[in-house]
Amino acid sequence: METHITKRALAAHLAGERRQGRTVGFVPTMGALHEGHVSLMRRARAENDVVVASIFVNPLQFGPTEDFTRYPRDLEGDAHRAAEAGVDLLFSPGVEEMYPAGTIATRVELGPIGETGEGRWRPGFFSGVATVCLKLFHVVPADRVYFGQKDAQQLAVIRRIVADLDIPVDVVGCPTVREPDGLALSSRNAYLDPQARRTASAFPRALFAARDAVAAGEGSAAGVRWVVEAHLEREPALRLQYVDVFDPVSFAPRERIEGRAILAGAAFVGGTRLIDNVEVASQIGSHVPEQKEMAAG
Ligand code: PAJ
Repeated sequence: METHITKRALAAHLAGERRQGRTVGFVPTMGALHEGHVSLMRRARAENDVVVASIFVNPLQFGPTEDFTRYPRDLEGDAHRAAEAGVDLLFSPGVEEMYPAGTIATRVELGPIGETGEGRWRPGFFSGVATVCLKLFHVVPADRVYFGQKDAQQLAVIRRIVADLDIPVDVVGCPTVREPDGLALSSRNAYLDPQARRTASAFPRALFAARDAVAAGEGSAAGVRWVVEAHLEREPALRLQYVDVFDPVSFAPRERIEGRAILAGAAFVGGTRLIDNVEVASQIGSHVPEQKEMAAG
């Protein structure tokens, strides 16, 4: 595996690969790599000649009171993990390399897709994500880019900017990798002490209970929210911030569940914010297969 820290060196290397007609798969990350990231890299490895991963903690997507400075960073461990997962080229630029002027005057502006769900609680977050991803897609011209369903709204936003801005890349959505007790793997899980870690698993359990309720006939978002809240009453150490039902493509909130929808939310355990989602499917509406889940291995 080769590591590049400049856009120019990476672009030069990739241009050579593409001249030889080799296909490129790209996995953007913020590092502190875990099995969720690794599953994306393995998938990219299986489907492309060349695999590129990036590690960049993007200041543009953090709010002023969020954890940009303390976000876990472990470049050495990450390089090891990425190489093992079959990554050929690792791009780990510094902030000055990605934002040489210190600030940025051009940003991707999103419509409602960036303002519902997570966007309501983290203003500017999806614009920051979309802007850095657009930059990265230019630096790494790829045939396929890989994103996790763990961040279902982010995946929907990426699909939308690729369609709206004619970015010539296929977006591949990959299943959420979970711990055996259901907790979705996340770099931020490193913030949880052992007791908080145990509490955290109540969140996915509540989402799974709601998913079961939908399969059993619950058809309203209010009913689903009630199931989640009732489940979490037993866990006073976990504070639910929101949970809602969303259209899987537009991420518009839905009051009725017909066919496929995403049940997504956020919860705090102490100061740590967890986000998670599951696909729910009612018998009413289309027969699209359920979103698959994967166990960490
Ligand atoms: P990060 O949180 O590092 O996640 C990088 C990719 O890994 C995302 O596509 C995310 O959905 C996926 N991922 C994270 N946890 C996962 C899990 N448990 N199972 C499957 N996939 C998982 O998402 C970002 O970084 C940033 O916003 C980024 C897109 C890199 C832009 O800065």
